[in-house]
Amino acid sequence: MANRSPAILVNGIPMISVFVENWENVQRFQAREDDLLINTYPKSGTTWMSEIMDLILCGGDTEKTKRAAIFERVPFLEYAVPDMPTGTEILNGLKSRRLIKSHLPVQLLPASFWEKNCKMIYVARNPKDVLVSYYHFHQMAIVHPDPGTFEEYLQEFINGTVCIGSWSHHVKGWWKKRHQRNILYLFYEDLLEDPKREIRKVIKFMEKDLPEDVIEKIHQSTTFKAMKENKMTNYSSIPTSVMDHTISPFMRKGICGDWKNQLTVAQNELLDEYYKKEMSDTDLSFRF
Ligand code: A3P
Ligand code: EST
Repeated sequence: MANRSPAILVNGIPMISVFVENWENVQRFQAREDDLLINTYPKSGTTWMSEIMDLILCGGDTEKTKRAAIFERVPFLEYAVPDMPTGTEILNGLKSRRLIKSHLPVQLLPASFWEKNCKMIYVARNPKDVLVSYYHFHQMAIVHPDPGTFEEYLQEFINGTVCIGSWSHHVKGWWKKRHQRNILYLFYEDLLEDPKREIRKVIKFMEKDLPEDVIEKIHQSTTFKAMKENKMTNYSSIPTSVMDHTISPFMRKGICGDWKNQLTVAQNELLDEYYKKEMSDTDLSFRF
């Protein structure tokens, strides 16, 4: 597998280079009416929301959600690495109801998701914690370009040249769509603050009705600690040569404000400036 290759632009958006091979099939992908999409900018709580949604579909039955790893239960639409079935191939072979993960910015989502009016959940996270989490993820998962030093990576993040492009364009692009009935826009920080409140929102959005003890069970099974220890959610089954958890575990810290341990005063000021500039034309705001 091609490792550490620079990102390749697709319609102006930098993508993991090996993923680009399958781009035509991604664009032509046929969504189904009852598909559920989980979309995020990377490192914003994708895996967490995926596990919550699968547990909701399984009525809180953790035996059922242990049937396979999270990346098999919730296939990654744009995923494509040599000699492995692609995300679109896996999804085409899956019977309904499908849960689908994607990081695509709103303008690149395959048209069929809009045509079929699929339900979509978007999770957003503050850019400082995303940046720190994404940097560690680049170091441990060699499918990504070499991130360089943290200082270099921070510049690329601000320039919007990291994989999936600009954080602010991504969160603002999806925010503009949030009034559509089929879109639920959530925040990582809200999930941390009151997981059960947010889980209830997801249940309602999915038009399910689950008793209190099941909601409690879903909550207990999706705490950071539970998901870090769960082989089906912690990505530990991926070969070390592809994802090296000794460099940085996939389930790394799971908190809000870890950026305070990473950013220098000067770097923090750069990000404050970036945030102020990028968010001056929106009513969307984040908690840090
Ligand atoms: P950190 O690197 O800050 O710890 P994604 O799934 O979108 O790639 O996001 C990964 C981030 O979400 C990581 O952040 C990871 O630790 C965190 N995360 C995953 N599951 C979580 C959970 N149950 N509770 C809180 N954070 C979680
Ligand atoms: C890429 C980006 C992202 O935000 C999340 C993930 C999770 C699954 C990862 C994938 C990725 C990159 C490619 C892999 C994959 C698991 C195996 C595969 O090789 C590392």
